[in-house]
Amino acid sequence: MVKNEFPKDFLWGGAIACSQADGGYREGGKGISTQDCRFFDPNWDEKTIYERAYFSEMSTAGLKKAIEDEGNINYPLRRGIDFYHKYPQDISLLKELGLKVFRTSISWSRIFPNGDDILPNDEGIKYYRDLFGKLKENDIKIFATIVHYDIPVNLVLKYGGWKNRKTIDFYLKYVKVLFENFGDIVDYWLPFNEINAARFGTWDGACLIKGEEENYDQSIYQCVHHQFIASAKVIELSKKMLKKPMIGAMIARFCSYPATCKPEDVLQSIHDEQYSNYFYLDVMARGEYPKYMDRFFEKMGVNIQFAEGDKELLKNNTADFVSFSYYSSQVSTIDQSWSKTCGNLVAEANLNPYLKTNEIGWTIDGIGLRIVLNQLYDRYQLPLFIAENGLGTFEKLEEGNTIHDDYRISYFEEHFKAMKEAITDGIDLIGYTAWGIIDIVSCGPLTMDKRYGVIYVDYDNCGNGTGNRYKKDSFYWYKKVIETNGENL
Ligand code: BGP
Repeated sequence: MVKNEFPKDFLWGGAIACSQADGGYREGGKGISTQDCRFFDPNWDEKTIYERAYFSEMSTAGLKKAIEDEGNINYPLRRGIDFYHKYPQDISLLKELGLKVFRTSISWSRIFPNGDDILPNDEGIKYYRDLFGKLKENDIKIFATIVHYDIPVNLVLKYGGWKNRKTIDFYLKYVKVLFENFGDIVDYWLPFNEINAARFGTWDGACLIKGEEENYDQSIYQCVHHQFIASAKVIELSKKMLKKPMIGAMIARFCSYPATCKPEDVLQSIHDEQYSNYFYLDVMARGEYPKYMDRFFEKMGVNIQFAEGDKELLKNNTADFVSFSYYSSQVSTIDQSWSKTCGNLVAEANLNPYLKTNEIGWTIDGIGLRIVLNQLYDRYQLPLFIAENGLGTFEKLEEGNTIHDDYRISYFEEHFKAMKEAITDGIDLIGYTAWGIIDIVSCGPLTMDKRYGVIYVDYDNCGNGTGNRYKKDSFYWYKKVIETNGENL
């Protein structure tokens, strides 16, 4: 009989990224990262904040100013939630929650402050040894992202960042240090967060300044190609250096249903899926550039430069598991007048009239998660890991120092039920890390007041506040789910 339950060893977890959580800017020998350079003006109104979240890219002047602005506090990703100092108490809370796995990223600029340094920074290595040691002491597995958008800014200034193949060598040198020091303690590795992000947020994904690019599309895809090569080289290295390598490929999953059964809409949906999602996973999980991309590249005037051996490298070093972020879904149509909303990384997404949206406008679609799990497993037949999912919304600390977040509980419940159903569909889903398990600075708007956590952090958009942590109602609810391994869902 088919069992409707989570596997015994299912990895219930939570996720953060170093640039959004750590703070500790320039402490312990850390260099400046590309994410440290993103400016936020506390006087911006909400409309400006959210417009910038989707459309603002780094400018040459903005970057120059950021580097000179050492002491300026209006760079929220320099302060995060002070996880750098507070991680012991945060891990105690995660232990109390019962987490089985914790996803965070490693800050490249903490290990190699300038990216091209000859020797790594010992203090940076020690920080991660302590942090990872603490997690292991508490029986929490580690899911480490090697680059979650932030790279040492020096690599951009001096070499052009991912546009330059040299960056792959610097990256490999960094990864070698990580494998040497943490190869036996980290359980799952992700070479890159959301490798398809470059197409949507160019500074985050590719560290490119739009205004400086002669052929913008060409530069984006050349950067992505270098990231593919870097990922394959990580896999190649892992086979030599790690006892049990588990290296994943990750995308931001943009699920897009045909808006109608009109053949044109169905075809549009196929094209949207290929262009935004499958291209990236096809390269990393199947090991080659899919033929369908030739038409997209031709239309954009893109001609990717392959070096000798690139094709073989990709073919021989495919991912051990497939991972993705999933927040909402959208629809595909050729109807230009279709109603719009927004979503993760996209300012304009075609709205699905059958779904509700959250306060920010992102649709809420639990069944979409089951659909995505089925699609990805059908296509790749590899274990799946949901690396990000959750509800970001505005919250104010309530009486009794808590948040009654029944909306988050119902979002989780809908998505967890969908996961359970997908497992019953036969999908090999190994883990789930709820995004921003503890409130962190949001990546798009750069604010604190868009919160995802089951733990509230008392900082406002300007970094004012006690920094105290408080458990929300969803903390107790999620704890119960983990304790019972989702039995009552
Ligand atoms: C993903 C990023 C995360 C995260 C999340 C939510 O694309 O990997 O870093 O922040 O989106 O986005 P936001 O923080 O803008 O709400």
